[in-house]
Amino acid sequence: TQGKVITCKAAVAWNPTNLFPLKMLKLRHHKPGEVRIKILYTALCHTDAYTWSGQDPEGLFPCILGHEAAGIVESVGEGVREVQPGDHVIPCYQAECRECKFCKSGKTNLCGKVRAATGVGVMMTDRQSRFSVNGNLSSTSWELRHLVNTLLFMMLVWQKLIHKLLWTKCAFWVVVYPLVLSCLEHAKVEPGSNVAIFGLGTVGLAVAEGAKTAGASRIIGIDIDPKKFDVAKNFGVNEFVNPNDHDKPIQQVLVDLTDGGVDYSFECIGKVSVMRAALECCHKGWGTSVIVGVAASGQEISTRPFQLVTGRVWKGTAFGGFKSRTQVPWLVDKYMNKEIKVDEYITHNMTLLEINEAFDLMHEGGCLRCVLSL
Ligand code: NAD
Ligand code: AHE
Repeated sequence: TQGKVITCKAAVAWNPTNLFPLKMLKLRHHKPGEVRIKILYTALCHTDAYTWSGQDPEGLFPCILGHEAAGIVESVGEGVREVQPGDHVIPCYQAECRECKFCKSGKTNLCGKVRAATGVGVMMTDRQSRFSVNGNLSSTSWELRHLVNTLLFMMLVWQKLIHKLLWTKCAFWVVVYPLVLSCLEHAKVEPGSNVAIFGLGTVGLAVAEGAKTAGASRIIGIDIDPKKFDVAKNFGVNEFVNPNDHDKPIQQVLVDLTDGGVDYSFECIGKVSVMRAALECCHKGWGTSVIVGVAASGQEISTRPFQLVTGRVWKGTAFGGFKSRTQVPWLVDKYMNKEIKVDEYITHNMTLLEINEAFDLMHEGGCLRCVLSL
């Protein structure tokens, strides 16, 4: 089928209220440097929900959501050398071209090559979509947008977004959030540190797992949902604070609990008020706070500049600070050697047909990761 338009099925978010599980689409042939993947499994993430909600300034409709998946290469465009049909791959939303200023800097995992296309939901190679919702082959009908250049509820990606797996089992370990575990590499948590984690969803739990691996002694989980505390114990959280149990601001509660503040804090929710609290619960002189949560459109963070003048550091991370092509294979090895948890984050398995129910589950809070089979 290389070079041909094919018909495929995908879940299409038509607008913030309608998501059609199995819409028939036409998929245009790939351009040079692109790869077509048959997606087998995709996990749902709050970022998908955020974009579907219409709140994401970069979310355009109609679109194909999804950005955590595993699949098999079906065909490749001209010039693709790294993968071939039949390879089992994990596409990642953070590219690594190894050619741009960002990639060469050695200072960041962000890649400058695809971001502009990512922000408007088209392919990097020609700034166009490859999907048509109505099957009309005229050029103007190729209009479905992609989320973060991956669109994993069906698939076509640029080759530098792909990681060839070193193993043959196409399991749904997906791009679940051991990635965020690497925040710890980013924040450089030292043994014996105090760490506060705001939000004990999948992302917060991955950070907890990383904090434990780094040898942190106190790992304080903060969540307004007490149901999260039991499961968090399995990921290394050893103290729990529910802000609703206190009259004082949560930052003050934590400062009091830790003799002046924590060494590291992570905001894993996406709320700007919590981001402020996460910074302000850090110890004077050295405390570092890392923003991981994605805040809603138009939101801004604030604090007294004095918080920074007196030595606290405020930073953020995308994709856990990981260089995708270089470091994801290392993560896969760690998983295969049973050194990191992945299966434990998957609480539900459903099919693409049940995608609306899966989103409901996620919003109810009883689900860490739901993996959809396609
Ligand atoms: P989640 O909704 O499963 O978890 C959030 C947790 O925060 C829940 O347990 C909830 O009860 C708790 N919470 C909500 N409000 C709170 C408050 N005021 N105080 C304390 N706890 C509160 O979400 P998730 O899947 O773990 O994702 C978390 C965030 O990380 C999302 O914003 C997501 O978009 C973002 N994210 C960022 C990256 C990145 O690379 N930066 C990657 C993946 C996800
Ligand atoms: N489009 C959003 C920003 C979304 C965002 O921050 N995304 C995270 C990944 S979340 C994955 O679940 C990210 O890594 N961003 C870095 C990047 O380059 O996009 C908005 O608010 O505009």
